Amino acid sequence: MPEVQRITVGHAIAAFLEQCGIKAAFGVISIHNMPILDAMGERGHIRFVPARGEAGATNMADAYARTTGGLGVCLTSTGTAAGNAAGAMVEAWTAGTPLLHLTGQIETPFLDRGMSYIHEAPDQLSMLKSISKAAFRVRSADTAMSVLRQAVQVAMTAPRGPVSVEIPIDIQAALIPAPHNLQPLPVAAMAPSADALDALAEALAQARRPMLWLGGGARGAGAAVKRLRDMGFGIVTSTQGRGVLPEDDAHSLGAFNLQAPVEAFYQTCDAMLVVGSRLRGNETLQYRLNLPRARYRIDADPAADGRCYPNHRFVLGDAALALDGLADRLAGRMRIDERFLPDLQTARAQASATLRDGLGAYGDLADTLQRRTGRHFNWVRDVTVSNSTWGNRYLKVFDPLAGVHALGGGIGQGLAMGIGAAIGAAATGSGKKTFCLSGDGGFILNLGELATAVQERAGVVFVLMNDRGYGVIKNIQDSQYGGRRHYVDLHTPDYAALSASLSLRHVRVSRVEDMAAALEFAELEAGPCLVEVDMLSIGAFKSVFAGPPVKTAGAA
Ligand SMILES: Cc1ncc(C[n+]2csc(CCOP(=O)(O)OP(=O)(O)O)c2C)c(N)n1
Repeated sequence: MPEVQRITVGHAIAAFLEQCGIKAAFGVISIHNMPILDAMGERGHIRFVPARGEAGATNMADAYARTTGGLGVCLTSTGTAAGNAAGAMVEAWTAGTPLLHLTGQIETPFLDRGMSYIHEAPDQLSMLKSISKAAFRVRSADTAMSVLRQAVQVAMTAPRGPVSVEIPIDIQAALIPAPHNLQPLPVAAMAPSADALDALAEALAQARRPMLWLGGGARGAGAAVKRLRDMGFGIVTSTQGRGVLPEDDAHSLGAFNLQAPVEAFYQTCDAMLVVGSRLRGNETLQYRLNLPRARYRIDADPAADGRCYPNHRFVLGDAALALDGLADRLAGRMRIDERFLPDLQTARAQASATLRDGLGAYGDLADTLQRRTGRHFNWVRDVTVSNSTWGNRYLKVFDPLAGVHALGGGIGQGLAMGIGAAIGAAATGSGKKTFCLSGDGGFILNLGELATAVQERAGVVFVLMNDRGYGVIKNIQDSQYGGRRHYVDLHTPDYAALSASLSLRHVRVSRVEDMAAALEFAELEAGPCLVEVDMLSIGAFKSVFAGPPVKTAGAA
């Protein structure tokens, strides 16, 4: 009888990740994940990026997944290390990113026994469950690979999300017979019911001014969206749905989804179909944005039926399948009002012009950047005034895998996300450039990852909007706290000196006119470059941004 080849569970996991199409993974090495990372290194097929912290590693894996369209993978140790990943896991969960978080666990004989074993985190699994779509514990070497395969399937199934798996260190190192099948499990797209689609098509066929509102759940539905666009539908997106249709398309309102001219335009629309969108509070004026009265909804999550806004009809299913089914039923039936498209374009032009005007000098800066990005790029953003104003909508994106931003509102994640997106572009050979926008308050939060960027020669242009403080908080203090500016001025590094110490290329922009040359310099060489925009020299925005817009009480 031939001898059965035996490999460690860690080795099988590395081989499985290769079968999942993973080209790069992120993490921090530790006793509690070394059997996996040793195998990954020895096999040599997956690029492992050693981040400086687990928060950064998880943000990197998140951005890798969002910009490549596949699964992201991060590896942490147990205890504090898994805890360090928590904020970034919350962001991945908010954004619906398919992410596999592998974390170690102490040895099985000592697990859950309160014996003060080093790296022990009592009830770690409960923490992991509360910050992810699902969390699993591997309980034996024999079942390790079936748990891993299930975890990846759960992460990849819509509505997608991050999944944690904790694997006790003795199990990682245990020998098992080399598995015959390490293919990932199939991921089924949920088929919508034909009856539900028939009814939805009947309703929409009557519309003369129909809108589609697309969220992140519609990112894979570009072809079907294009069919409906060609029948005359107008398109608007949430920030997560940006680029499903290129934002310079004549039918697109881009992500200008809540500005006053657009809200007025909605009142002239006779139908809105919301697809794969949460209708989040900060994108709907806290649910008070007046959407068209006739509202319909498609979502892979049954809980979306009637959530945030009532809807007349709800179709449960995969966005691409549902929209294709709808387009089949509507072909040749739409009679679009001839004023609809010009009205949509007027609303967008007004919203864009008002926004542009409010930027003051930064309007030219954004235009300069847009000229440099071309059409094929990653646009990664931290939470900063510059993103809330122009980054989130004024700067156009042209494909659904271009945009990454901290959807949950947590500052400090952009820097690492920029690295993950750049590594994704390099690992998949997509040829995308990566631009990453941060404020100085967010940038310093995870500053150690700059060393990772240099070490990995990540091709990312960091655009750092430096106003030496928490700009948006100051604005909120001015508008709501009588101008009492507590705790918002920050001791700020000399970024030229800091960059020099890291061997990171750096250029400072003190006048908007210098931005074009700075970006040219940034792209002269491969690898990262820090473009520091000195906002104190350039001056303030013309319009003040003091947090997500809301409707004042009593407003319609
Ligand atoms: C993780 C986290 N901590 C704290 C906050 C609160 N917060 C929101 S914006 C902000 C200031 C950001 O400053 P900066 O990055 O310099 O951007 P700016 O507001 O100056 O544009 C803070 C502290 C947050 N959103 N997330």
